[in-house]
Amino acid sequence: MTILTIATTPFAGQRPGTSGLRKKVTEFQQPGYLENFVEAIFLTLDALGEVQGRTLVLGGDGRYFNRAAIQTILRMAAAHGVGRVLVGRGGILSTPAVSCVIRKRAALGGIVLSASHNPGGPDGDFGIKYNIDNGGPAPEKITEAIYAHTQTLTSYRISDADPVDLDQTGSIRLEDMEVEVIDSVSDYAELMAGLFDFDAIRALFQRGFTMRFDGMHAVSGPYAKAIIEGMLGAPAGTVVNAEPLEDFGGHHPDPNPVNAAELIALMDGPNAPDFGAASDGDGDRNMIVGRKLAVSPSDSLAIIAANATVAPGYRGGIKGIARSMPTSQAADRVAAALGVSCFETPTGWKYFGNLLDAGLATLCGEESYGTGSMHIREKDGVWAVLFWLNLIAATGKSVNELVQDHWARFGRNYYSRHDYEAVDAAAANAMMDALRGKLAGLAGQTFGGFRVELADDFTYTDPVDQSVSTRQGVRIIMTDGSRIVLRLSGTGTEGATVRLYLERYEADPARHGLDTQDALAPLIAIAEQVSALKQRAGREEPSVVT
Ligand code: G16
Repeated sequence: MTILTIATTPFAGQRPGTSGLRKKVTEFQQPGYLENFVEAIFLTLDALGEVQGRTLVLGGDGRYFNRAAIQTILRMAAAHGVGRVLVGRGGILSTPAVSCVIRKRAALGGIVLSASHNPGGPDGDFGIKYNIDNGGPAPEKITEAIYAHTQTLTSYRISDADPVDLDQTGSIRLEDMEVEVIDSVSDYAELMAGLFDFDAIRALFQRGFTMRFDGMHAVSGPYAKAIIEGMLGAPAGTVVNAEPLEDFGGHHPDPNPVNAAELIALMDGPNAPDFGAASDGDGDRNMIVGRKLAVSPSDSLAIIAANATVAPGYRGGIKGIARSMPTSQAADRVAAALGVSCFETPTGWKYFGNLLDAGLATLCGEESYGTGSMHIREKDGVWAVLFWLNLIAATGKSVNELVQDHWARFGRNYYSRHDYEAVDAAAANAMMDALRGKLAGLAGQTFGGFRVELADDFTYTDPVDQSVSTRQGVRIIMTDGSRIVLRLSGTGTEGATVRLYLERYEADPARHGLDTQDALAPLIAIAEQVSALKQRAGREEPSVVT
């Protein structure tokens, strides 16, 4: 076996986005493309003096190119003096499982291969990101250092060793490095068993409680099967589409009412089980569904926070809640009632890391179907589903009852996100620039029944390290707390995706049964009036409404 130094030249556009580098598979398949990015990760870690002899975790969501990428990364890790790599069997590790294993095994960090909810297959997307020793996504200073290296490197180092057998657990040597193929599920399942009341959930299933978990042919399937069917005794067949496929069965593994239409149809129909749930490509997102009711992710965070103490892992109460700026303010009301802090961060789970590490927040959530807690440093789809099962088991209430009760107590934050996907990037940027130009004049203006209290481009100052992140989304906040937020997605791979977020608070229980889009119609009209989004994007309607 020989360590080779291969000459290379930089590729443009290797700056990590909201969650790592996400590109078309075909872009990753260019000779040297993946290798350059991985070399940049190792150069960044080398500069911190961190790599030699240390342990890394490696795994992905099983999408097309996962296995090939793992073999390349292993050979590069060996060439850079890594001591040991823990890799999930078959190359499979969900994003939350990577975070769990990094923390449990005190690893230096981990490399996650996933483009999350983006479609897979030879014509789909692929992605790679680096997580640090707390188990969470690398903060901006590290992702920017990685990017800087991608723009200057001239060679990469790689071993010419044969591919490693990823399908058997156990240890293998690759050059001087140990490759330990680990069971993909067991560390994670053990963590879950310590957080939730598995006995109560088991008893719930024994009483005939019915559920469907849709794995969307993505990475959560094996975790949900092992835990929900295996450990909690739900009947076989509760978890469907459980086998991870390289192309997710041709579907878009994004657990929202549009992409999980089959689950929604079941939950709306006469044969609906008591509880429905789905998770995404890499297992960090979740959708919670009751009969004829898809729970909004913002409400799910608020409900989990309001009821946190039902779960053994949170018996002592929560220290704080953190939500991304576009996420609804439902959680803020719970935080106020509990007398704990509520933090508002930019979009991107990485922004929660410091708050969790400092013990300032216990629960975190985002409108993009992400919920999680201090147990790891990623959002966690199966965790959220287990929390809801624990809540249902502890209260004996249905999903619908729990949601209605919550609105009755705290009021309802009507909430929706309109996505305009694959918009011409120049047109999208021009729209945002024009909007920013108008912000100063908006405060004090009245639109129908709404008066603008504040209009700005969100800036976040991290309360722990004082780092500042600017231009994190335009927000137009009304005097009654209603909000319009516009930003460009940092995870798309085609043109630009414009996201329009809408929120309106309703205290009166008699008005909690409105159709969400109807309730938000006045704000949708104001958003168009102010941004001319449809006209600038050249679209009649959003591509996706959730
Ligand atoms: C990623 C990030 C999330 C973010 C989401 C959407 O999720 O981890 O923090 O909310 O993207 O980001 P954007 O609005 O920029 O597209 P995932 O599940 O794709 O890793």
